[in-house]
Amino acid sequence: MGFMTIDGRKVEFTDEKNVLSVIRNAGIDLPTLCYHSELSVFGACRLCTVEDDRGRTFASCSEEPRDGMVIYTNSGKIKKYRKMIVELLLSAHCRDCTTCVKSGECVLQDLAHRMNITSVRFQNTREERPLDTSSPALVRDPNKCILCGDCVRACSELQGLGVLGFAHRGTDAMVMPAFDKPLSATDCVSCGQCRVFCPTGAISIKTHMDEVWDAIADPNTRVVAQVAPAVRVAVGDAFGLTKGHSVMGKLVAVLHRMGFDEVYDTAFAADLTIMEESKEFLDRVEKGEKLPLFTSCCPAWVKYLCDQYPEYKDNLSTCRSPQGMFSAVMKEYYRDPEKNQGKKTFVVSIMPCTAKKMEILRPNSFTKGEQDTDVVITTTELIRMIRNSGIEFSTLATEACDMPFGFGSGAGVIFGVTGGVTEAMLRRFADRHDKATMDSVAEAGARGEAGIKEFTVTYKGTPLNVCVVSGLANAHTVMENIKRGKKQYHIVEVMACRRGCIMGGGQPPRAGNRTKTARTEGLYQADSVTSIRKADENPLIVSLYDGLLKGKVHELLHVDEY
Ligand code: HC0
Ligand code: SF4
Repeated sequence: MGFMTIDGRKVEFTDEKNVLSVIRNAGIDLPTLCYHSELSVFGACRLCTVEDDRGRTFASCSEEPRDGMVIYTNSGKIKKYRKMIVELLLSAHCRDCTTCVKSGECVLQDLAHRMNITSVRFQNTREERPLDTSSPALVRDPNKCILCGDCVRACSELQGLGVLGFAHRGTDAMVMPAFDKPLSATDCVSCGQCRVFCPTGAISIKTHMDEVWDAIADPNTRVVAQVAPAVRVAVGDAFGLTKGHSVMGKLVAVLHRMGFDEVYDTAFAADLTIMEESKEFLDRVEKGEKLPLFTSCCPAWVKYLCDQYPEYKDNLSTCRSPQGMFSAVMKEYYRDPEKNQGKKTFVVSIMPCTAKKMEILRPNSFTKGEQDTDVVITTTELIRMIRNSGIEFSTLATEACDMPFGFGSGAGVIFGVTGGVTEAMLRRFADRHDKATMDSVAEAGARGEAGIKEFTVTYKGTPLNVCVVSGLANAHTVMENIKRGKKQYHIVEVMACRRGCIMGGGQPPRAGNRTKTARTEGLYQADSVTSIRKADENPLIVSLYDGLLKGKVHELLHVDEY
């Protein structure tokens, strides 16, 4: 513990890594473009520069706190300096703010506004560069890149992929994939973490909002929505509601008002996944083959494994993701002419994830030659569509999902957080459903924010080694351990994004620790208020197996190959 003086006020500090954190903890929102507590310190943007009592200026992100320091965050010199940095960045930046996809959420735009920059003195000398629209999930606009390197570090440090890097020098410096290849020709898995960290519109979500509005406007189309678990805890705060609280009931209401004919919960299909995956898992354990079983619901992870460790493809569960199962079942339901009444069915999947946009295009996401999910929109796009509709979200009365697939158990809801798939499966294996049993399953080891969690559970006398991973850099560590024989697991759950889907690449970005914790707690809370917390006790699932799924389980719920 120590003390420093910030702008004339004595401030205590404890274990903060840098002066910037002490300043922020003291209630001063010092701007940065390249500092993120989850990433390494880069010190490139210099916006966090402060002055000490001897007039020395330094970047506070890369300075350790020392007892007795005296610093100024807003001296005349610092203010001038900070404004100049933003002006220089703006001078080399495309300034089509009104039509930029990032408008309203852009950190650079916000800084220009905060610093009262109303004109830019310098000419843009950078040559205009073409956009990269090759990815199914993301758009890269080099004209909006400010070289902060956030995307470069996110891709290499969190995901261990290193798809993006710096090229050229001086005023020609650029961020791009190696040899300026299009993203689609790289190892990119469409996870969107680069977009989450990008402060400007240089990497953005490839949007599909117009396709949804067009379908809604077509009277011959039945538009059906499925809402993923993690979406419900990331929308409310955009409309002034409590951070992390589930707003599923309001989402159903707003989607109905926007013109969706039917609204469902992807948690329903997550229950189906649990039924199928647990069966597949026990079968493999019994036969002692294709172990460990790798979960297959995260498309970024599936692509990572297929690209980087193709020799382990057979270990992937053959289960489609809940998104895939839901859409296949929905389309099959409306193939019956009596039910479809001559209308086309258009399935819109609302996801926290950019990689889901890639998943729906995979050949194994088609049934009977038809694409199962027509469009994926992310949480970020959904928020824009709600704003576009003008409907006052915060005051809406809650509504329930439609039938016949309108209920997901609590087990399905917790899929959205790392460890959730595993916990849902352990609930399935439990032969009781009382609170004490559910609590003991919750304590087995699947919960918690660690990127790699390992534990052993016993099922009918057999010890099962479980590993729960989030973040592809962590997945790399686990895969290397498996490959070298250092670890033997029976099942490995992997989500490509740290902490799971709640931190997916399509969620509203700039989520600090408080938001991450609130989203996690929000999903556990939503689970704890459901009376059915085991997938196998969801009555809709039970009747589905006796009805529509008869003879079609493999065709609708599994893939033949990856
Ligand atoms: Fe997820 Fe899912 S939990 S991947 O993060 O399994 O995107 O929320 O919808 O499909 O259910 C995302 C979230 C899903 C799927 C589910 C799984
Ligand atoms: Fe890297 Fe993910 Fe961005 Fe692709 S989407 S460049 S894998 S961070």
